[in-house]
Amino acid sequence: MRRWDLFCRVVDNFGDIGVCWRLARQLAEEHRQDVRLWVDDLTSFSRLCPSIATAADSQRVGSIEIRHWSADFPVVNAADVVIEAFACELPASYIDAMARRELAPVWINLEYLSAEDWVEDCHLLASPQTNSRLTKHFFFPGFTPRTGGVLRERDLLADRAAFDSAAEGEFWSTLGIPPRSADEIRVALFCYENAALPELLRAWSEGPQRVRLLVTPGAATAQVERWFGRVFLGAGPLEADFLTAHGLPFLPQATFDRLLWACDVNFVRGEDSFVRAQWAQRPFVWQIYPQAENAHRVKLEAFLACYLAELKVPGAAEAVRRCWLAWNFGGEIAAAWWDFAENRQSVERYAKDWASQLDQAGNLANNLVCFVNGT
Ligand code: TRH
Repeated sequence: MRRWDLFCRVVDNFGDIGVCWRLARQLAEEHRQDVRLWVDDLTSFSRLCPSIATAADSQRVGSIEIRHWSADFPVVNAADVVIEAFACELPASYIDAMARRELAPVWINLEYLSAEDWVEDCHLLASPQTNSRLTKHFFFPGFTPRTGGVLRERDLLADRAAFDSAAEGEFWSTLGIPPRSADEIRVALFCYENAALPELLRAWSEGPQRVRLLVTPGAATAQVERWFGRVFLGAGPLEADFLTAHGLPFLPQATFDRLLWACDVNFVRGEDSFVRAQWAQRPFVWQIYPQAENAHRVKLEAFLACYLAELKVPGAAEAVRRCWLAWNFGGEIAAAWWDFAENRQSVERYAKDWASQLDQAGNLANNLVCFVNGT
């Protein structure tokens, strides 16, 4: 068993801690590693994991030690393996502690997920540090076997397969959402402020198909409430003709995963929910984290090319592409949506093949452990 220090800075939103928390759990629970997780923002963390005490400097959740990463960094021994998540910059005193170790730690910078070609070339590149005998390695998650893969819990696919209609019914009832009716399509909405959303809400309200929308807190809720001109009150939905919208509370991470399993179509964003939507094996629409000068467009196009390469049903790949582009960069979202919805069954069948392909890249936690073990 090795000791791991995992460092996470919450830049904004929940993706950084979302990924780090899943990784920490998999290393501890599935690989029996001794994990200490340093997080600078325990309040954000507590939303994903409600048992986190936000004022505690040090606490345990299961076998994982959680430390509040404050400006005043304590004197600690460096671990055998150090993960610097998303180039979060380790404290200088901790780097000194790493350099003082007899055996230099394995130092890994865990990067953001991307389907761009260059990722395969940069994955596992070594960066020797000047004035020290430490070397940092770049570890790139990705979608092909020559990358680090994506996170997947050992039992995830089995749990997903076991989530049948009875389990789904129970899930909805726990959330206080009515059971499915035959004529509706159930859609989860997790997005950033999105210029296409008002138009999409209008299209949904006009039918012809009933849409039951599950709206996550934050930007999605704010925009939906603005469109209705009313706020969500308790479990009561907002309704406009063919559209019924329910405001959800922030769900613990495992419950959020199940929301994606239970909906027919998932609107997701960022990095972690984007991956979970793929494991959910449902049609999904991704809103990529926006960057300056539309730099994110290249990243989105790279993923679309990779994801849609084997979707051969006539019209289906084009429908996905059109809907995603309209959702991210503007365009005829209403027409694009109904085209997407029409191709839903084909995309859903393909989602299963895609998940198997994704699995071939291996899972990120396994790949990290193999790298550290030199196997
Ligand atoms: O919150 P995000 O927008 O995070 C983003 C991205 O990671 C982006 O790449 C990064 O640069 C930026 O943050 C700083 O979206 P993401 O990645 O999907 O993370 C959301 C996490 O929140 C994910 O782990 C799922 C979790 N979640 C819940 O657990 N419950 C909920 O109810 C909701 C809505 C989300």
